[in-house]
Amino acid sequence: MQYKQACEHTCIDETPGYRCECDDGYELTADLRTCSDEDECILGEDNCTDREICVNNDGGYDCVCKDGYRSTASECEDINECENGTVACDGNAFCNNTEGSFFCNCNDGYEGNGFLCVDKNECAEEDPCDQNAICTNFPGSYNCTCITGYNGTGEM
Ligand SMILES: [Ca+2]
Ligand SMILES: [Ca+2]
Ligand SMILES: [Ca+2]
Repeated sequence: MQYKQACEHTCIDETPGYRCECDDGYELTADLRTCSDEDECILGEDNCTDREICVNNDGGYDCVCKDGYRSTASECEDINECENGTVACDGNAFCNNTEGSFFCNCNDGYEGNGFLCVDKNECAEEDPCDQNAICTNFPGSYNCTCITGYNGTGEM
């Protein structure tokens, strides 16, 4: 004849009777006999940092670096996307590393989202030149040239 094991993990003798205990990371279920995993992440019992995500597993949990961070021996540190070559800012943009992320900014004279920057056509948008000057657009900037008979910078 086979007896069902009284406790799934540990049986504590208590005369009269007994009670069951569960290993660390588990909690006793309603039947007071079997054990189920504790979700430390939901219970807030994890010690993950704010650079990490808590991932529950059976009998414990893991702290995993969030996106934008990489794991070192002791912690998760910010990835400098601007230096590690994973970022493709536009050739006419500069890269800014930030905590957990990064962004690209178009250089002066260019417009776009930083990943794609196009020359700003200053002459078309708001003619910056004097009314007696001709505006010439070129990549990254523009030029004002006085029309014949006028002198000056050409700027307004
Ligand atoms: Ca767990
Ligand atoms: Ca970063
Ligand atoms: Ca331009």
